[in-house]
Amino acid sequence: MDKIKPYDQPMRLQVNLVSGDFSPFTDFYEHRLSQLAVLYHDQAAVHRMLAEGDPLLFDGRTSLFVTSLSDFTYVVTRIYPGQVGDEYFMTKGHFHLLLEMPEIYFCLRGQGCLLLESAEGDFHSQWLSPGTVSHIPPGYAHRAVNVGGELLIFSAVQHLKAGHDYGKIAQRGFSKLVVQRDGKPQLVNNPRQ
Ligand code: PAN
Ligand code: ZN
Repeated sequence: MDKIKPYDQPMRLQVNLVSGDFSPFTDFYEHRLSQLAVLYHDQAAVHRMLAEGDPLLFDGRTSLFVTSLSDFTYVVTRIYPGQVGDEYFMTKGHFHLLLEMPEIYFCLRGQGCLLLESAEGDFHSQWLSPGTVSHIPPGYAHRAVNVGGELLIFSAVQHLKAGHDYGKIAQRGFSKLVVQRDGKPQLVNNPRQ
């Protein structure tokens, strides 16, 4: 927090609902398959795809709304359409480092599935379409999955101090995978759990 400059006056930004672009943003990142390979259950499919290239799976733009009294981050994530084997492209998924910190996701474009799971194994899924607001309560890991044929774009608002803990999800994943069966998304048990 020390290095982040406070902006105590009101700010606005405008999100393009088709592209997910907005400005100004403070940070932009891209995640390619090579960085996310471990998340997918079909490692043979990962290797086949990497032999052909290293596709972009998702990216994110962040804007910080930090004042001397408060600290929101606003993030727009775009998940590209596609699959690794039968499993749809998805975010890494994480718990917040400060477990008591909640978050709001708001779907702007596309069709998705949000996976939510507590450390005790209480699992929920929510279908996402433009206009869906999802409350991620304290203590629930969360991952978004693009189950459609176009970009899935959603925004997220949380406190900056919430942080991200990727370790547990990278090792075990969620109780369910989101896979394509007969051309449709379906949740199946995660064989790694
Ligand atoms: C989101 C996510 C973003 C990418 O802003 O960080 O969608 O997902 P992963 O970080 O799980 O790869 C959020 O939940 N922030 O807390
Ligand atoms: Zn989060």
